[in-house]
Amino acid sequence: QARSLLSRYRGCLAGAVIGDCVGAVFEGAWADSIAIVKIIKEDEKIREAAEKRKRENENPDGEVSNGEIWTFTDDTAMARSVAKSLIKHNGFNARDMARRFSEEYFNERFRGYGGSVTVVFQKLQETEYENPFEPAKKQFEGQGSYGNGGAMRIAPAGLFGYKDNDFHRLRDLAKDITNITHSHYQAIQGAVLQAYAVDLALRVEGHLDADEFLNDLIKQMKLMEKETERFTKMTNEKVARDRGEERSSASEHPYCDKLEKIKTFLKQEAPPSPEEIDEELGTDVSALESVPAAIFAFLYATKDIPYLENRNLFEKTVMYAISLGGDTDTIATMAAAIAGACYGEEQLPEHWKLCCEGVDDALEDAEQLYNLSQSSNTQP
Ligand code: F2R
Ligand code: MG
Ligand code: MG
Ligand code: MG
Repeated sequence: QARSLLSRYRGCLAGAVIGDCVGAVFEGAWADSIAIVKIIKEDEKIREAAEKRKRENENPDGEVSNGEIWTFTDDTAMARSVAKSLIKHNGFNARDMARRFSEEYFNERFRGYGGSVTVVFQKLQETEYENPFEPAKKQFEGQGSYGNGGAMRIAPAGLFGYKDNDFHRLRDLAKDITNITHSHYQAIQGAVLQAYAVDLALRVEGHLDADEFLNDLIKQMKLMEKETERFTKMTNEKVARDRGEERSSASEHPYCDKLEKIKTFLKQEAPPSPEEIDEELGTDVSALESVPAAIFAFLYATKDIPYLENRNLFEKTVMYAISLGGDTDTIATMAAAIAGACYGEEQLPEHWKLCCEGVDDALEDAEQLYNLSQSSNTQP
């Protein structure tokens, strides 16, 4: 089943919106053994809402449906700013993107933003976007935020950069986009990893080879983590000292370690428990403890999963990602962006497309990013 590149672009951005909207229902929930069952119940609710909407739409004399809708959160709010800014400038424009992030936030503050990132929006606005990277650098006493707010919105960069087929260019683009709000190296590395996963997913033909996919990611992350190795070591040692420990046992290449762990999880006979996944990969609002979980969910979905036997790979990815608990909207949006890029729009269930807020907008942005990818002149 060959999927067209356009279908993959559309699947990626609309998929990301769906992951956010459905995942948001469960954000902060603990993973437990019946998590999947709860998600299936939610899916039934969406299916019913979609049926109702369709019936109402088919009846021209009836009332226009203002039926139930699954709303998007900050993940989508920021991703669409990334997409629209890249489209408008056919490339990265820091001031424009910073302005879009802030204006979006001030227009709709209720989208469930991270605890500290709103300070950045405030300062960006106050300084009229003069130095778009400065406010983020001051977060957390100069350390920068290590939240997953960079990675959660990065999928459009993967689509924009696809035509270059150049990891270094994609890395620089993801870095720039992330640095507007998140300057911590782990937030940046997480966003680069997610952008690269989207890029790789767009290129999967036929069978998805998990080992090959992971090896490609590890190869690039190794180089990135090498660059920050000394700094990571220093930081780890300081954390250990502050805790009164003599030396640190923390890794200097945590992303690569987690990607290796994913390989082990995929190969072991018994499926890893949600607790093990939380312990080894993490499922929280930090980039380091959520991007690997999203990649894992995408790859694990190719296996048999109880209760999900009759679902396609996109649905399985989203539902399984949510079942991991924790930062479910964000892990699901990232996993779904990768799955959508791999499997295409054809696998996005109609009822999810119909009932998730912002899907049509994402489809339009995807179409425009696709058009840009077909023309060759971009900013050097
Ligand atoms: N905020 C949420 N979810 C919680 C509540 C939402 C709920 N629906 C509601 O409204 O009731 N989700 C969103 O936040 C995550 C993305 O966050 P982002 O953009 O990275 O924000 P921030 O503020 O930069 O970082 C998040 C938190 O991480 C901790 N942190 C980050 N860097 C730190 C550092 N250097 N030192 C110490 N702590 C650090 C802080 O607690 C930050 O507040 C996504 O889940 C999105 O969906
Ligand atoms: Mg969110
Ligand atoms: Mg944890
Ligand atoms: Mg979240």
